[in-house]
Amino acid sequence: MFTFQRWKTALLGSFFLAAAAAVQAHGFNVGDLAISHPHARPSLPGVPNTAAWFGVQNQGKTDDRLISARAAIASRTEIHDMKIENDIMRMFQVEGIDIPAGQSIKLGDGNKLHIMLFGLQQPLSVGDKFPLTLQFEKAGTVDVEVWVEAPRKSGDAAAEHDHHQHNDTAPAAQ
Ligand SMILES: [Cu+2]
Repeated sequence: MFTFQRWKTALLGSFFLAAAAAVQAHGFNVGDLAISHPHARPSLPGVPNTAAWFGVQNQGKTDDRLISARAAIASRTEIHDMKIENDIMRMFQVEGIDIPAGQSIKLGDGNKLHIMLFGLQQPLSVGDKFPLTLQFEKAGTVDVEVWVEAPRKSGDAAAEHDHHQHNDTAPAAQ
């Protein structure tokens, strides 16, 4: 028999399913580009910097390119990559990130790309959200909402990035 209690449980279950779907739907569109799940790490005590990542899917037939990122909460925002130089992980600014037609690029996933935010006006904690403006060569400009999230596991791009930031004279973990 389908009791009220069970009905409530079922309802609650579908609510959580809906909430999970909403998390996945954290995305933005501009022109042929779909930007998925912009997220950043909480800032660390005494370090007014953080890094942000997202995916970009180019659903069009024209190559595009991310050419700038700006955030009002940071005094400077740069597009960054990282490489190992003399056993030291170093990050450096790049002029843009190519988003070829029909392809998906995910910052920090199989690459070291990230958006670097310097000079945060206030510390960022898990659960905070802030706007970030992305500019693409062809698709134009879009405001996305970045969610501040805890690192998922050590060894992911964020953990490596934090390691780099705090210990940039030590050899990078491989
Ligand atoms: Cu960086």
